[in-house]
Amino acid sequence: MKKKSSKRAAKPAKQDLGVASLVVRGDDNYFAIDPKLATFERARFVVIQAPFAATVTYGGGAEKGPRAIWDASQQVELFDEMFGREHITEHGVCTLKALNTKCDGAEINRRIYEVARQVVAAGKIPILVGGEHTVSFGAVKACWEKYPDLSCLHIDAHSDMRDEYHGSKFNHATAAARINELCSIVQAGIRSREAYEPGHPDRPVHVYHAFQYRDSGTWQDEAVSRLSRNVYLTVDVDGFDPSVFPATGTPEPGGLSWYTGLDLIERACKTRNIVGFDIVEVAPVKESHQTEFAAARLMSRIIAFVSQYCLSKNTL
Ligand SMILES: [Mn+2]
Repeated sequence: MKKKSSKRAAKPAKQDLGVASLVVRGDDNYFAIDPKLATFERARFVVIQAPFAATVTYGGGAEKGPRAIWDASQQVELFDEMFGREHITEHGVCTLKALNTKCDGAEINRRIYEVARQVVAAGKIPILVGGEHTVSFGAVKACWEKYPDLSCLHIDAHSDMRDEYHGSKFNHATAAARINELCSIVQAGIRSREAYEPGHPDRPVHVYHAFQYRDSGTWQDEAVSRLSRNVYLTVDVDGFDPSVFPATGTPEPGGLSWYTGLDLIERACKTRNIVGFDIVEVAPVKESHQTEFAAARLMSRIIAFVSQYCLSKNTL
């Protein structure tokens, strides 16, 4: 009894945002890997979980995304059939505890920035898992501070270029507008936007609409050519067709196929340096595990591409 109460008293009122206190111990980590391969010191990839879903305006449930993707990741085969290697165990993936998301959009981005900054400073690749798209800015900012030439590859059905939405600057519909305050953006999969979205005059936003560019082709090389050397990749799963990721807040028909999306990401990894990435807007439903499993698989695929092409560039 006494022991229990003293333990409770020692617990800090606010979540400690130091990475050392956030690391998940034991093997209850993403991809269920050996804890020795998942320490912060060893791992090249670090998962930051932000189950934030305060500003969703249509289908809800994005706050359940990180836990569902975590669960699904336990079933992902670690052997990578494309490269014949196990990148996940070769390079290590460290899982951080979910961030406390009882706050507004500005504050959750401050918290994500604080954690991502430590990850990037240690020469590691942050993998941010949402939550709604609002959360990307904090991770982009941390990467942009270390890599001032940063640009953003943005896969999404929605351009997210509103300066403000429902009275808020940090909202799922303003995600790209905030990122554009820091860097230029290349968007793919877009099929829902406003007529006039100029972007910043010095930091262009290049849009590859889904209706024109839905299959793999030369447009992907052109899109990648518009990216700077160091790139942050943000994937709103609704950028893919809903047949791939059905459980998301606003599933727009006609998005990128699984292989077209992966092809774009692989081409970006081949000639650019991906320094961080996120997967957002998974909103799990009870009837099916399809979406969260696809998200876990997407995470393992991107880890493989980054490991194969970017870590070997030895630029971190
Ligand atoms: Mn979207």
